[in-house]
Amino acid sequence: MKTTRRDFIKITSMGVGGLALSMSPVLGWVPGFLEDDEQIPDDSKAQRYPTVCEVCFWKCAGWIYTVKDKEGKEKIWKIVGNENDQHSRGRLCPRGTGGIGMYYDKDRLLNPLIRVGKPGKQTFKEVSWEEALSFIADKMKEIGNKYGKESMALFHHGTTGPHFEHLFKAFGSDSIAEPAIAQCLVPREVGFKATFGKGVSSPEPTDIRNTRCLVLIGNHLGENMHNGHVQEMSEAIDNGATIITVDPRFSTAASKSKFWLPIKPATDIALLLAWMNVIIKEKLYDKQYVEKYTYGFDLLKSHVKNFTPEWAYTKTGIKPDIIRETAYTMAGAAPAVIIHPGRHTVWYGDDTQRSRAIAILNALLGSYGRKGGIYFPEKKRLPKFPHAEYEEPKWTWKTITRNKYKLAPLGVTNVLIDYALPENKSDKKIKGCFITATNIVKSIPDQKKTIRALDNMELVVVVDTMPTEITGYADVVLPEAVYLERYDYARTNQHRKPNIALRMPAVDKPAGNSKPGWWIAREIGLKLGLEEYFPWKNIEEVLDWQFKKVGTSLEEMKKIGVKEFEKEDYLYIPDGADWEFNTPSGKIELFSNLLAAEGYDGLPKFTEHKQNPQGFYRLIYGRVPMHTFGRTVNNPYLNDLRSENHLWVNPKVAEDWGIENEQEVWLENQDGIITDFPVKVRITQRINTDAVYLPHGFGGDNKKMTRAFGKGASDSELITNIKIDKETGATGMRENFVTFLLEKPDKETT
Ligand SMILES: Nc1nc2c(c(=O)[nH]1)N[C@H]1C(S)=C(S)[C@@H](COP(=O)(O)OP(=O)(O)OC[C@H]3O[C@@H](n4cnc5c(=O)[nH]c(N)nc54)[C@H](O)[C@@H]3O)O[C@H]1N2
Ligand SMILES: Nc1nc2c(c(=O)[nH]1)N[C@H]1C(S)=C(S)[C@@H](COP(=O)(O)OP(=O)(O)OC[C@H]3O[C@@H](n4cnc5c(=O)[nH]c(N)nc54)[C@H](O)[C@@H]3O)O[C@H]1N2
Ligand code: SF4
Ligand SMILES: [Mo]
Repeated sequence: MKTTRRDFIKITSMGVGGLALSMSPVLGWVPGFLEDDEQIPDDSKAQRYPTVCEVCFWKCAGWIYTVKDKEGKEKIWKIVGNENDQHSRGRLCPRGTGGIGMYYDKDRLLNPLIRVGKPGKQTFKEVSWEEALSFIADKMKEIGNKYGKESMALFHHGTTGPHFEHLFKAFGSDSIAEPAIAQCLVPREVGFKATFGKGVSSPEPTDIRNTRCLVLIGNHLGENMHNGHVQEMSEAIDNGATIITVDPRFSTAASKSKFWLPIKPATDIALLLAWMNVIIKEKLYDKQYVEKYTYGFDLLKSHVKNFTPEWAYTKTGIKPDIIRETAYTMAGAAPAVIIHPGRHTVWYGDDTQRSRAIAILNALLGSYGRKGGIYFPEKKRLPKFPHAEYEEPKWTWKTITRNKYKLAPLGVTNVLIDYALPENKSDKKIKGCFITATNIVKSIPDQKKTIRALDNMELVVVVDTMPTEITGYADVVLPEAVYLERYDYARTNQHRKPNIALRMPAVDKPAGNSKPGWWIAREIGLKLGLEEYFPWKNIEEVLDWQFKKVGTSLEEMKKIGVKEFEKEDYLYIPDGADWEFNTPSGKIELFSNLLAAEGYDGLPKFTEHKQNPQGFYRLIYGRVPMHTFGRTVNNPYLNDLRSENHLWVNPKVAEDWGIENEQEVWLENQDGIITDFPVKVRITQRINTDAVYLPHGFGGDNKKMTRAFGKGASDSELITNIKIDKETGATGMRENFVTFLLEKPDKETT
């Protein structure tokens, strides 16, 4: 059956396609300030302001429209995509459109809070900014004096991060990490860097719109609503591209695929090796490309010699003829073929090696640096506003990480957590932290450990917009203005063409007493006596200065939102051109000298992983299209579309247990951990008998999030067995197994 683009969009947004296009009266959507019977305004009466979406990290640029309410006050009405933006291509996904719910959410944090009472119990008093910031600055100085400034750690995510990174470096600490690295994409960054001399970064430079064959290995585009990629994938399908999806679950992408390979979980490296085996043995690789640009082909050839499709079948459950046929399909499309690097690649602890195998396959097919394969992206760098030099800290995240995980390119959250535990005997200790725009009790596995670390700190500052779970562990909570109410540093992410995008406030003043992150960081800096690091009055001054350095201005950016620049480098390798790669050999390394020099495997090896014990099912987690983790679950508009998660269970398993569709169950994992809340079962053939699927982000346990509290179950609670990636320290989270409890367990919930 030929799939049309319309179908794909419809399916990927699960029936909320209309939402992406307009404010949808169908859904009973009215902006927070309009009475039900009021007319929805038209664009000609509206003001518009440029923005960059903060609902996920694809960073689409858009326009916020505001209109005047009955009292003549300007109010936010809608957000749409910016037509000149490569990330959004003029369209936002449902979450982006629903972003205004973050502004109108009545549960928002509106005042600074200081804990009175015990950690873990939410007894806070509202205080002034002056009181909150002085308290923080005093405590930071105290911790700095007692343990060294390095003892203050920063955990961050999103555009708020850079403001606080600057504050921390000015203060004298580089103990900085984010869950979007060691809990997300680091294995593929290192796997690609080792192979091609360059990581992948975001948005991934996969030339999906021009491809003839897209291979998705666990990458669940469709549930994973990375806007530009979802749009390009529907275009590719329209143009007749073949999609191959490798996923134990019949994902949205699988439903759009010519080949769905329902692989036995944790065996992907075997499949990748078998594909290499076929491609090499049958001489299907790009000979000229391999000869000219790669290093280590003979080593690879002998390495994969025995990894036949017949061998891989015994590991993966994928039939040999399917392995061959898909290999032929890829080779037939080459070089316009993409074996997608994936994004959330922390699965089983051999993730850098799996990512390497993916990179090698791209190299064999000659798709790296080729049209329809992986292109060379470019970014526009904005100069840094001049300020005093940072002092060199005595130790940093690197000191405590790279002795063990030699190739970690950025801070590893779990290592910083380890250094905050009471049992840490090292003289290097984490004794206080800032947590900005990240919910580390939900996003770093082994919740109990994270909580023990937080309990052992002398200062925990949480900067957030919502009273999420993490705020419950704070000593001080600082309410940040939502992205629609604030400036941030400009978006400078890579894309086909270098570009910058502006986010500016669409209202005079943020709600309540909330403040933008840049302001909070600067005020704390001033209280710490760090004026020379903040030699500007406000962020507009910084932005205007930066923009002028690249030939525009704040004034112009306010009008256009996005500015593109001419590309300076090639998008693809010109035919037959000489090319130098940033690897030890200067070539694409099929055998990695970088890994081998550090004592890791230079060629990817298959490792056997545990399969599910009797009566237990592998816990597979992922995304739902209309939410981003837990950051949107309380959003009134998005919560309206989906307020809880469902647990996918195979009909055979449901029958064995006597479970009915929509029945509520609790889950218990291999370590006896039971979910706080029950989850409804969705009985479906789309999942195998050895696994269950639970979308991440639900099962919130902060009562102050009135719509999200207790809705569905949280995968985070159940992930207690962690498989650490040797090269990077990333936390593989997919080796956890759960069983069902059909009765309410005897367990106290928070
Ligand atoms: N169990 C499990 N763990 C996971 C994952 C999983 O699927 N399952 N996924 C992993 C992945 S891929 C990633 S990237 C990480 C992400 O993990 P996190 O960084 O923790 O993720 P978010 O949900 O983006 O961050 C949420 C917090 O940011 C707050 N927030 C939202 N907008 C703003 C803002 O503008 N300003 C401020 N100050 N705060 C804001 C929200 O209210 C919320 O408290 O989690 C990883 N951990
Ligand atoms: N709507 C929405 N979109 C998002 C996000 C969101 O929160 N909401 N978050 C964004 C972020 S930060 C990230 S990192 C990305 C993550 O998005 P991806 O990189 O696409 O996600 P993964 O978590 O790696 O993959 C999840 C898929 O892997 C499958 N899977 C599980 N085990 C195995 C296995 O052993 N082998 C194979 N081949 N497949 C397996 C699952 O069934 C599921 O379909 O999504 C991004 N997009
Ligand atoms: S993909 Fe959606 S949520 Fe993510 S930045 Fe774009 S519009 Fe926002
Ligand atoms: Mo992520």
